[in-house]
Amino acid sequence: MGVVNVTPDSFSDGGEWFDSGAALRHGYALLTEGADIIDVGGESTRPGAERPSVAEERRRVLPVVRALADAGAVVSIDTMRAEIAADAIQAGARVVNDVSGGRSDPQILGVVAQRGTPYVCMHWRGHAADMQSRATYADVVGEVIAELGEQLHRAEAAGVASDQLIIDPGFGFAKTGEHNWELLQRLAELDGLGRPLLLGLSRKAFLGTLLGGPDGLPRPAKERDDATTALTTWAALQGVWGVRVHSVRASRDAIAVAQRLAR
Ligand code: PMM
Repeated sequence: MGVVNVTPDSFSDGGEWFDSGAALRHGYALLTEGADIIDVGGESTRPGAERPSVAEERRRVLPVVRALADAGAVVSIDTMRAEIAADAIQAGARVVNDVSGGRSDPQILGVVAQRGTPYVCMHWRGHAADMQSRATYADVVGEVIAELGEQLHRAEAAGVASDQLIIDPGFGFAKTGEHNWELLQRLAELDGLGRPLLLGLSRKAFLGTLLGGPDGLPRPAKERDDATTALTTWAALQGVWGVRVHSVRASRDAIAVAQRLAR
């Protein structure tokens, strides 16, 4: 899954693809690199970020979703809002990626259920403005599994077919670096939820911290792609369903190697 952030303020690539034309060109480039899905988002989830209005989010994402879908791409819409999900599906999106897993706007579950759209249900505890204050766990893996299980249950109760549900533990969302590493080390425990697994690890802050220089500063976001590829290789060997990445080609190659090794 290749990322197209149509935002002025994402941590990883903020502002680069804010213009619709630039976003579209970037989406085509990621398809050429071998992306199976293009994930289009109009709201930054960087810690502390402010939310755009619905009208602004719509203005950002719809032209990009429509053009990429018209060009034959499988587009996922990265949104927490029911009305944006509905409009994006209408414009041709074939997957809904909701980082709040139905907790921000529960109506999104009804939209997905009614349209029969595959739905990425991510573990989430609250909006970006204050999510880091919610990063407290006695047992991060156990609590993520329990809370995600609850979110899946709500999605099914709203009519979403269980075979349309994909889970994501939500790295960096109300989680410290230590929480992220522990989730990765114990990833197999998430199999108990019985759903395909999507991982969003690309360029995340915990990689910047790991690769920090002697000055104590984290490695900048755009210089974390090699570490991202290392994680993609590992994730592919674990057999995860998907990885959400900014630089597609390297992850595509890593997956080819892992698949050949596993044959
Ligand atoms: N992370 C971001 C945005 N959307 N979606 C899913 N399913 N999983 C994630 O981990 C995730 C996401 C934030 O990263 P970005 O600013 O690079 O898009």
